[in-house]
Amino acid sequence: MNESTTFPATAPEFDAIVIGAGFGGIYALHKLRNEQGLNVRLFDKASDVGGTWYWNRYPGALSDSETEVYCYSFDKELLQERDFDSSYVNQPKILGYLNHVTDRYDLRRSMQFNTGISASHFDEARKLWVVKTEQGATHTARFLITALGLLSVINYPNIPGRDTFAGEMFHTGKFPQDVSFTGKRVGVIGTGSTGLQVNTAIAPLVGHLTVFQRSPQYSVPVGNRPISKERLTEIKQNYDQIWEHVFSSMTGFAFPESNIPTFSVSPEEREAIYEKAWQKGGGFNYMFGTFNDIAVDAAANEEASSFIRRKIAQIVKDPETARKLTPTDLYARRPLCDSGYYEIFNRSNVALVDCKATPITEIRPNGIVTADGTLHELDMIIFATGFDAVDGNYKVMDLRGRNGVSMKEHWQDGATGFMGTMTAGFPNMFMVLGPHGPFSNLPPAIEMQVNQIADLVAKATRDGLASVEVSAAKEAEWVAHCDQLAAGSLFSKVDSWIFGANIAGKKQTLVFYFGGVGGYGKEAAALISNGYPGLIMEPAAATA
Ligand code: FAD
Ligand code: NA7
Repeated sequence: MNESTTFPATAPEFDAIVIGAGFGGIYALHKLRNEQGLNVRLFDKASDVGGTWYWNRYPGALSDSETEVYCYSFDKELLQERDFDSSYVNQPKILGYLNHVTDRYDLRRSMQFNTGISASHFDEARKLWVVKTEQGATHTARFLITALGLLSVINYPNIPGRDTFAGEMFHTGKFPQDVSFTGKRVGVIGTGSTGLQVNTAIAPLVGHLTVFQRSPQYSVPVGNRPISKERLTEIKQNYDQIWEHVFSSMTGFAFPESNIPTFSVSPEEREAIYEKAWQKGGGFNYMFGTFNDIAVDAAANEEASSFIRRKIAQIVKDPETARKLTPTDLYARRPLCDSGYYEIFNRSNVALVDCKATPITEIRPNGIVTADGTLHELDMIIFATGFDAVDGNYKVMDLRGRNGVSMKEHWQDGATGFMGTMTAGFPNMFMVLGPHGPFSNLPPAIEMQVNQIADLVAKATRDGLASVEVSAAKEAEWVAHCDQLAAGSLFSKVDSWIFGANIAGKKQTLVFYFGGVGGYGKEAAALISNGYPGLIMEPAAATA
C-alpha cells in the first residue's frame, strides 16, 4: 500500500478489525461482536489462537502469574467451568484455555488465521482504516484494534556467523513442537525468565547443556504445586473476593501485597519473611509480598537481594559456578522465578559460560566461539534472547495515521501512549497493551483496556461520531504522569526490556504505567465520569 492507493468508495467492510488472537484480541472480538453486535473480523499471522502461548512452545514455558488469576474474569460461568490442578499454568494448558474461550463464545467464525497484516492506513477523507494483508487483500473498517502483543517480536542478538550454524537453531519465541533433545549438545543463549525456564526443563533431557549467561539473575522458586479439588472449589467460591483484590492491587496477582517497610522489623523477622516467601514461591510475591519498599529503596533492595545471593551459595555446590551465577547489581528487573534453575548447575552435564568475562564472538557451523577462543561444540542452539518489547510489532507494520505519518516517525523519540490504548494522530485506533499501560499480571490489564476501548467504540457508534482520538496534550500529560510514578523506582536504574535496553539502538524510555492495576482502574473510571477530557470526538457532520 502507498500514498497513491485508491480506497473503495463504499462503506467500510467491517465495523472493526482486530489484529492479534491472544488474550487481548480474543476478548476484544467477544466484546465488540457478541456484546455490541458489531461486524468484526480478527486477523492473526499465526495458524490458530493463543498469541504468546501459540508461539512460545519451548519446554518449561509456564505463566508465573498464579493460575487462578491468569485468565479472564469477565464471565462468572466461565470461571466456574475452568478446571485446573496446579498453582501455575503451563503453555499447553493456557493454549487449551484460550481455544476453549474461542469456541465457547463462537469466535472462530470471525477469525482469519495465517494472515499477517502488512499495512494499516487511516483514510482521513472517509474516516476509516484501510488494512492490507501480506497476501495482498485489502479490507476496511471504522475502528482498528491492535492487540499485537507486548512480548511478540523476537530478538536475535547480532552475533557474526549466526546463519552458518549447521545444527538445529531455535528462538524460544517461535519454538517448534516435538523437538528431540536426547543425547544432544545444546547451547542456550540468555538467562531471562525464558532462559531460566528452558534451561531448567531441558537439563535432564539433553546430552550436554551449555548455558551462555551475560547477566546473572536473581530468581526465587516458582513454587508450582498441585491444587486439590477442595482448593479448587474454595478458589471458585471466592472468585468475587479474588478479583476485587486483583483489581484494587498494585501488581494484579493473587497474593496479598505487603504494606510494611523492610526495616520496620528485626533482622530475624526479616529473614523469616524472606524464607517464607522463598518456600511459598513466586517472583512477584517475593518482591512485592514481603516488604513494600524493595523496588524503591536501595537499602531494602540490598536486603532482599542478599537473601537470594546466600541461597545461591547454599544451592550451587561448585563455588566458582556459584560466584558466576551470583548477581551483584540491583534486584530491579521483572522479578523472576524458576523450577530449580540454580540446582541444574550441580549436574555433571551442565556448564555455565560467563559471557561478561568471555562474550560470544562468533557462531560457526559446529558451535559458539567465546572471546577466550574456546569453541563450544553444539548440535543445537536455543536463543532465549527476548523480544523487541511493547512497540516492536507497531514498527514492523506499515502503520500510518493522520497525514500519512507512520508510527515509526511518530515514535521516533520513543513510544508513547495514553493509558496504553491510544496515541495522538491515530484516530479510531485502539491498542491493547500499547505503551504506558500497566506493568502487572496482564490478563486483568487487558480486560480493563478492552473494556475502555469497547466503551469508546460504543459511544462513537451511539453518538454517530466520525472519529475518537486522544489529543497530543492529553497524551503528553499521561506520559509525564507515568514518568513521575516511575521516578522513585529502582527499575529505571537497571538495563532490561522494560525500558527497551535489550535492543541495540533502541531509545531507552519508560513505556509502562507504574501506578498499579488499582490505580489504573481509578484513572479509567475517572476518564469516563469526567466525560473523557482530552479526547477529541469529531462529530460525523463535520466530515461531510
Ligand atoms: P499476544 O499474546 O502476544 O498476541 C499478539 C498476537 O498478535 C500474536 O498472535 C501475533 O501473531 C499477532 N500479530 C502481531 N502482529 C501482527 C500482524 N501484523 N498481523 C497479524 N497478526 C499479528 N504475562 C503475565 O501476565 N504473566 C505471565 O506469567 C506471563 N508469562 C509470559 C511468558 C512468556 C514466555 C511470554 C513471552 C510472555 C508472558 N507474559 C506473561 C506476557 C503475555 O504476553 C501476556 O500475558 C498475554 O499473553 C498477551 O496477550 P496479547 O493478546 O496482548 O498479545
Ligand atoms: P529477556 O528478559 O529480555 O532476556 C533475554 C536474555 O538474553 C538476557 O539474559 C540477555 O542478557 C540475554 N542476551 C541477549 N543478547 C545476548 C548476547 N549477545 N549474549 C548473551 N546473552 C544475551 O527475555 P525473556 O524472553 O527471558 O523474557 C522476556 C519477558 O517475557 C519476561 O520478563 C516474561 O514477562 C516473559 P542481558 O540480561 O541483556 O545481559
